[in-house]
Amino acid sequence: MLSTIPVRLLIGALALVVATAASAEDGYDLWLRYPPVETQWRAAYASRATAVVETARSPTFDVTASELRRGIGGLLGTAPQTGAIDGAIVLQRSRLKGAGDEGYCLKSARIEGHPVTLIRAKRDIGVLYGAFAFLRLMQTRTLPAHLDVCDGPAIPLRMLDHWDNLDGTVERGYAGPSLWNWARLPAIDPHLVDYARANASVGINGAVLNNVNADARILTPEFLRKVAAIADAWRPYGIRVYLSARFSAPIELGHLPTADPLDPRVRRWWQSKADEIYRLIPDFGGFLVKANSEGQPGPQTYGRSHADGANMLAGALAPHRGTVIWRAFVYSTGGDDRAKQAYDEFKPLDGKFADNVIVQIKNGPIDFQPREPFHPLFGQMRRTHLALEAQITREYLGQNTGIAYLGTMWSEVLSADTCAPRCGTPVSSTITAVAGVSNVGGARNWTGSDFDQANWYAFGRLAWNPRLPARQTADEWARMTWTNDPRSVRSIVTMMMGSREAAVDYMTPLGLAHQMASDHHYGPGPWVNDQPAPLWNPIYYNRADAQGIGFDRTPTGSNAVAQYESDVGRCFADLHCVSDDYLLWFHHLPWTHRMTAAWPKSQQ
Ligand code: GCV
Repeated sequence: MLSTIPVRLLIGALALVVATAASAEDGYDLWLRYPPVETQWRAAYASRATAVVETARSPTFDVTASELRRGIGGLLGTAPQTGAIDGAIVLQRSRLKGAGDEGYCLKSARIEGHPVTLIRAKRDIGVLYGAFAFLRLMQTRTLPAHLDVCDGPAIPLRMLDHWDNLDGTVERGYAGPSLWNWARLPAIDPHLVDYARANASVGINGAVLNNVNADARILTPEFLRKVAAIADAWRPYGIRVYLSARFSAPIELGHLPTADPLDPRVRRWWQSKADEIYRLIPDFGGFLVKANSEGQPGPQTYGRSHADGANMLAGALAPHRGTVIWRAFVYSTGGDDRAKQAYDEFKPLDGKFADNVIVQIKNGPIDFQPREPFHPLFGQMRRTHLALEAQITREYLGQNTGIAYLGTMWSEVLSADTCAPRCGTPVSSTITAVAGVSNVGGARNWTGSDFDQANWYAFGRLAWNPRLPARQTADEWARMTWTNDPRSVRSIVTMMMGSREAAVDYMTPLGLAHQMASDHHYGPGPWVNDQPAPLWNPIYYNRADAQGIGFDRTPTGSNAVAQYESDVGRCFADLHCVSDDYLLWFHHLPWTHRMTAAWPKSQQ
C-alpha cells in the first residue's frame, strides 16, 4: 500500500521532522509531548501561564493542574507557580450555560485588576477538557490574544471498545499484546494512567475493556477486583469502565440450566451480578453485548428477541443507572443480501428497547470495509437510542502496514445525510453514542506505528465534534505530535489526507467490498482460494460474472436501497445520481461501462 503514497513526499517530510523533533523519543508521549515552543512565541505565552490556581479541590482538579504544569513546563521551559498573580490560569466550577454538562469555557478576564485566563466548567471533567483545549492552542500555536470560547461535546457517550482477550491477545490488534496485564492487576502500571490522560485529552469518556467475543470469566470476583482498580485509576480523567458480557454467563458462572432472558432465575442472576459490580465500581458504565452474531450466544437461542435480551440486562443495570449497549452486527447464511440483514432484524424492534439500552450499529451495513455507504438503520430507528461503531484498528485497511488516516472516513459517515425524517439530518445527529474499536495495545508507542496514533486522536476529536474537518484534525495532530514547521506540517497532512482514498482505490474501489481472503482480512485478495469456497468469499460481494461486476441492490436486485429514506434510496438506485464511491455497491455494471472523468479521486 505504501507504493500508493507519494514516497518522495514521505521521505522528505520525515527527514524534516527528524531534523526538528527531539531525539531518543519512542512515541510513548503521543500528542502530549509538549516540546519547547519556538522563541518567537515564548514570551507571549509565558505571560499567560505564570501560575495555575485551583479554586476547588478534587481528584479531577488535581490532575488538571498537574497536566497544565507538565504541559506548560515542557512548552515554555518553566513550570507555572501556584499563587494568584498576573497571567494565572484559574480553574473554576461555574454554572455555564450552553456548553452542556461536560463542556467548558476559556476566557481572558481580570480578577482584581490582574489579567488571568479562566477555565470554567459546570463539572470538574469540563475543567480538565478545557485545560487540554488551552494546551492544544499553545501546542498548535493558535492561542489568540484574547480568549473567549466555549465548547462542549456533541455526542454524550464517546467510547473506545477494546477487543482484548483475557489471555493477553487482541482480536484484530496490530499493536502488541493487550494493554491490560491481568496478572499484575490490581496493581496499576503508569501506562494505564497515561492511557486515561490521552483519552481525556480528546474527550473520550468510556472504555470497554474486553472483547465482544466475550469470556464470561471477566464477570468473576477475581477479574472484577482488577477491573475496579482500573476504574479507580481512570475516574479522575472521566473515563467510565464498561465490560463485554457473555450472554450465557448465567450458565457458565451461575451453573443455571439456561440463559433464557425471561427465566426468573436468569434475571435474578444478572441482578445480583450487577449489584456485585456496583458495590466494587459505583460508576460502572454497563455492558456491551454481541448476541446471536458469529456464533455468540444470545436470546434467540431461546426463541426471544434482541429486545428481550437487552431489556433483561437493562433491568438489572437500571437501579444503578447503568447502560446496555447491544450490537446490531448480525448476519446469517440465509437471505439474498448480507447487507440487508441487520436492518431486517432490528428495524421491527424500534421502540421496544428500554430507555437505558443503546443499539450499536457499525458505520456501514457489511463490516468496517475501506468504504461503505452509511448503515440504513441510522435515521430509521427513531424511537431507539443509537450508537455508531467505527473501527480504529485497521483490520481491513492494511492492518499495521502503510498509512491510512481514517479521519476522512469517519467524517464521511458522520456527515452522511440520512434524509430522515428530512434531508439535512446527518448520521451524527441520529446517535447518542459513538464507539471506536481501539487500535491501542501494549506496544511502547501504543498503536504499533506512530502514524496510527493519528487515528486514535482523530476518533476522539470527531466524537467530540463530528463537524470538525478531518484536515483540521490531521493538522492539529501533526503539529502536536511532530512539529509546527509549516512545510513539514503541509507534507504530513497531505500524505494523511490522501491515504485512506489510496487504500480504497487499491483494495476495494468504486464501492466493491470484502475483496480480501476470509481468514486474515488483509487485502486485496479478490479470488476464492479455499476449497470448497466459503459463502463469504470475495465473489459473493463483487458478483463478477461474464457480463459485468457489482452487487445489484436496486429494485431489480436485492432492493437494499429500499431500506434507506426514499430520497437517499432513490439516489443510490439511480446511475445518474449515485456517487462513483458507491457505484458497484449498488449496481451490477457491464465491463464496458464508461467511468466519469472524475475517477479515481486519489489521483486528482
Ligand atoms: C470481534 C468482524 C471481525 C471479527 C469481529 C466482528 C465483530 O467479523 O472480523 O474479528 O469480532 O467483526 O465486530 O463482532
